[in-house]
Amino acid sequence: MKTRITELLGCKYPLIQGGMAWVAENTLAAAVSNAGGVGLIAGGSAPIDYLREQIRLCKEKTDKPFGVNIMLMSPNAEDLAQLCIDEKVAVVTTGAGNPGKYIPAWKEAGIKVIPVIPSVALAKRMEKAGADAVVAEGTESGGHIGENTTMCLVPQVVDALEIPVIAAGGIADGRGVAASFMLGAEGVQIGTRFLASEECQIHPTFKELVVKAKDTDNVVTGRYTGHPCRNIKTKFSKMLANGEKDGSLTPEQFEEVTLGSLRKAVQDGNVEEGSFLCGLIAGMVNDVKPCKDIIEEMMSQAEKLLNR
Ligand code: TUI
Repeated sequence: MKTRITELLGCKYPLIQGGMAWVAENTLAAAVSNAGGVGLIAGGSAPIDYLREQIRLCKEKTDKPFGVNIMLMSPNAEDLAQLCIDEKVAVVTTGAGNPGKYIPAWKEAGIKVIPVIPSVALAKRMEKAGADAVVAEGTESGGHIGENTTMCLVPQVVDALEIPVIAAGGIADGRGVAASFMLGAEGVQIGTRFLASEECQIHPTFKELVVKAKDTDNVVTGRYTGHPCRNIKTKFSKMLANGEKDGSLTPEQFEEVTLGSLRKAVQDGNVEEGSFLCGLIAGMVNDVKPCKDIIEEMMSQAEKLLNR
């Protein structure tokens, strides 16, 4: 499974972990990197000291390359972007915005830059701005999403760019990896599958919701706020979706009740007030395993399928 992505990132497998806000911390990132992928720590809207500590802890747990995801809507994105330079992080991915203004300084520092993009237009802009690769993320992904699907978006981004493309959204086993390669991707980004990994530090209730989820246990909330988010179906996410549909919840009220809801899900397993961000593929995730097993099974299945 050697591609331009394994070459670029110096990893065994062309696989990066999703930079899931509040979820992706040093233990998970180090486990993925030690298993031959590239683990990511999510900057989210964390304080700079928290992210610095996470990076240092990860360095203690792995000598393999790992990265940081910068969520560009974070009020302190600029400080976190600089921290990646100061801490000599190997790889930066970005989400929820255009990272153009940070790219020159990251490149200057020797950081591999991989923006996550939901459209061909943004992908082209990122290539022009000097990105090393892009993650083309379909609407099947968990969390903040665009409208295009992985199946439609990935080949169009591949056709439009020279730099390598990583597919994301709806990939949780070797069939998804092989399909991504057939679409022209040279790597995959995996999020939801790692929620149900042993090393993932989320509340046990969150893991149980992922493992028990069926294909239809998923809902997108917040389209009317301009920040659509994909969640596991719970009483809370259904209330949000209904409130949005029937007008009983204004966008302002929506923002108010969802403030801090991601933390409540990840740390407290609070099903009454928590937002359990999760991809559509959770219906296919039925067990909790070590990251190493997840990655090795996924990659060997993909290799067999591609060699057929
Ligand atoms: O960023 C993600 N997924 C996320 S971020 C997140 S935290 C959050 N919570 C509530 C609201 C917003 C964020 C949870 N999940 N995925 C990558 C992604 N990036 N999806 C969509 C985009 C994106 C959207 C617009 C990237 C660029 C973009 O550019 C707009 C522009 O400025 O041109």
